[in-house]
Amino acid sequence: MGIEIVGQIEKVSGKELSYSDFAERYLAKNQPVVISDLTDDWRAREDWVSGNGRPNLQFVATHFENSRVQVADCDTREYTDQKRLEMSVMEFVEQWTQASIEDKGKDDVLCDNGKSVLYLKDWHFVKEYPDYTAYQTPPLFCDDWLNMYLDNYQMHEDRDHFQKYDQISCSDYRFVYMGGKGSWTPLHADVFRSYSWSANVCGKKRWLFLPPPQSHLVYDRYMKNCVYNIFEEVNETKFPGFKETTWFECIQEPGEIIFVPSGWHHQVYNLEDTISINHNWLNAYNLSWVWDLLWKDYKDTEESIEDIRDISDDFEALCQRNLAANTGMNLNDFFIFTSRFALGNMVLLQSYANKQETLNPCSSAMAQNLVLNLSTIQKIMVMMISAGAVTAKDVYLDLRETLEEDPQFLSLCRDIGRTYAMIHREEEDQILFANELLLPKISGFADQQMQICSPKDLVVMIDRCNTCSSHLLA
Ligand SMILES: O=C(O)CCC(=O)C(=O)O
Ligand SMILES: [Fe+2]
Repeated sequence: MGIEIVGQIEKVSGKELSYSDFAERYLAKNQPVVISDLTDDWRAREDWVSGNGRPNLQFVATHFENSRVQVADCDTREYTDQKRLEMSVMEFVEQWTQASIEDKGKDDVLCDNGKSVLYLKDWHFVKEYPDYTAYQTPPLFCDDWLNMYLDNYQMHEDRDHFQKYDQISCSDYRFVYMGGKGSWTPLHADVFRSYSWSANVCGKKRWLFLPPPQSHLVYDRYMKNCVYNIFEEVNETKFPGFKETTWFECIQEPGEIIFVPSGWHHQVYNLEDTISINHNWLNAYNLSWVWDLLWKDYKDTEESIEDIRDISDDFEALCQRNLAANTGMNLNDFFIFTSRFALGNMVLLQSYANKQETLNPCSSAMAQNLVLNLSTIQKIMVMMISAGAVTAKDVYLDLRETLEEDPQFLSLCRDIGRTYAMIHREEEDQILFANELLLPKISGFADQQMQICSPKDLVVMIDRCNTCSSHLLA
């Protein structure tokens, strides 16, 4: 018996969708949507696509031949994912071209010679070719705390332990995917329960979506193992809930972008030879999803090594290390990330408020966005406090050092300011500072101690910042 499909994903034109509509209808409601008309002017759609609409493999091979990439063997499962191989782009293109020749006219997934279907995944293309502008991220997807942060900082402070992990997968969350007809991605929900958007440069994809209230139905009774392929015979004893699941479907055409909300499990097929670009991102609308996942994974990690608690020198540190290795960040990483991001928002808000004082003191869309960010972070900090996560023991953020001596922080502030000015179409010079000093901007509300040592410190600081700027944001 096959799966039950109960609906199709809505499609809208990007020309008729304002940022506030998108935020209200899809980000805030966590609903998927397919958006057309946003990729027409992308260089990738010109350079990477032949006249007949198929991938221009010649171009890809000649321009990016030596890049080392991760390639999934779609026919071989390894643990919870497909087996990965590493090769150069040139090798990948050669194998793909060869498979297409041998496969001509056939419909099945395996080629004549029994070779597997290969799928190039998670290529950090933007990081590798920063000067080749393959595309512009549409403003709808630019409120992206994750990539803004990773453009300036590493996720893990503890570089020694995570160096290998960082290099492979943590540099950013902007990817290129390329695969022949029949290549596919097994059922999963995205990293950190972030949002993703995925644009077809060429080719077509079929997406199957499961709404989050049904997520538990694709896990075993221990909530550990997830169904791998929804079109294979699923073991009813192991996954008794699976037969209750109901799915949404979508055929994504060339040039269209799909928005994948937080926590929606999905399985994806390339119906033709396809190149796609996708980003994972998070912001005020889905930060609580990230926190919920991190906390759940932390508790699971703790439980899984409970038996060595008594013989371990620093059990807490071990939990955090395992959490970072398995989930991609740990509680400390998350706290430092949200603290720096909040501090950046406070600096910008004050800077903006000062400049607006003589002009129009009423709130703008950009100022409202900064305020929303801060109140969301504050709520998450309150949850961290009640969970007892990240206890006060070290200095997590020294404000003087960050504001006066950290060029990365200044750069993060600029990126945040530039991004919101662009999304809300406001003047950049209202918020950007050429040589302005950052420290005086927080003097009205920073604690004397000038340090953030716990989530509570951040809650208090955001409160004071709100008081300082409330008269300007009435
Ligand atoms: O295109 C694919 O094969 C998978 C993409 C995906 O899972 C995503 O964008 O979240
Ligand atoms: Fe995904």
